[in-house]
Amino acid sequence: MDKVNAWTEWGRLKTVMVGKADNACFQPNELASHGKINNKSIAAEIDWPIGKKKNIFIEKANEQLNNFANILSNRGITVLRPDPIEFNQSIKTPGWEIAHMFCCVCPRDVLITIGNYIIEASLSKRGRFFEYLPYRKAIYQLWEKDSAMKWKAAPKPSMNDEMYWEGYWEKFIDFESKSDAEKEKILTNYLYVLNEHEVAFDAADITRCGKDIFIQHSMTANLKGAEWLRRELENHVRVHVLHFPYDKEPSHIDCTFVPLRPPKGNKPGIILTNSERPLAKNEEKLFFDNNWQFINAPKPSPLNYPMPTFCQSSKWLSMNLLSLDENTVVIEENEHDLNDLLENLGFEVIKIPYRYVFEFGGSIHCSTWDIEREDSASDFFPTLSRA
Ligand code: DAV
Repeated sequence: MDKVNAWTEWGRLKTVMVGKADNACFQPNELASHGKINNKSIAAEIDWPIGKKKNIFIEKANEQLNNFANILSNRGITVLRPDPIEFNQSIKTPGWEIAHMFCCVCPRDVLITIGNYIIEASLSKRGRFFEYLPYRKAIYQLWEKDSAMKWKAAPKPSMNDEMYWEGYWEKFIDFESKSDAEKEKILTNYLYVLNEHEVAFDAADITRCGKDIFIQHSMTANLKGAEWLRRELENHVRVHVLHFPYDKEPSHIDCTFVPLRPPKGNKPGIILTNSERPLAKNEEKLFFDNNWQFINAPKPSPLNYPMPTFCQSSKWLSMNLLSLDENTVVIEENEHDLNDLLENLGFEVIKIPYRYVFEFGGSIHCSTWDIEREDSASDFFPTLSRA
């Protein structure tokens, strides 16, 4: 580790945090989260489980996480790991209490490095209220080592009932029987379970392209969250809000819109996009005017679908990759079509087994937090500077 520095998703990776599954619990049901069982044949027979996950699954996920961490270390990348707390205990604030917490497999949701800033996000799920704690020892070490590092924690939301719109859970009832115009209206009203009462965002709703960062308006990131970032990061980066109207439960941009490499000369920059969740039409222009190309990820591998029974993410974990530099990416071992697409684009593709991690909140990108990359605050959207 030399310094805290990451402006992009693709600069050469030097230091990264990889999550751990120790003490993991099921994500508790609450206003912001309704657990669903991804296996129709047993869904009717069992309720969403509570409490700690079975040791066997924790061990299997840890094997895959540790294997990934070793692969990164063997390539000369410094790998940090969190300090898991006891997640299987109740927590209580003046406004609510919940029977247990979740886990520390996905630092991506909790933390983001933007240049020399480390930002602790303001998560909106009660089961994740204390999820910054497993990373605090590492953050203090980074802060002590690098006197240029800035450390900001977004305002901690109350997570009281007023922060959530419960009507969301009925929003799509009978959706398929509606007319196209009605469907369009519902999809573009962008009302999610997280409302606008308080600042809230998961760090995983953000993606970085040098001088510009993009945050998707989602179930886990509201417009007040984006506005907080805009004000705090003025003179540091430009903050843009993106919408993906066809995603009915958007949460985390890294299965939807994944920048792979920047434009160079005449060669366009590449963003891996999701054919089922295209960017809102009126938000495309900025990218096309600045020589970025959208390339749809292939269909997720049938080898990974259906998703594991207790996985709360979509099949699009397929595109949840981590870039080690602008020519090297790590993907899940079963995603053969994605492998072929990336190889054709000139990438070296490293494949790792990761399916056991899926039910702990995500896949490869989710389970990491990049702390140091070789990159700078380059302007990849020069039309904005000219404007
Ligand atoms: O498509 O379900 C999952 C991201 C999890 N961190 C999706 C996004």
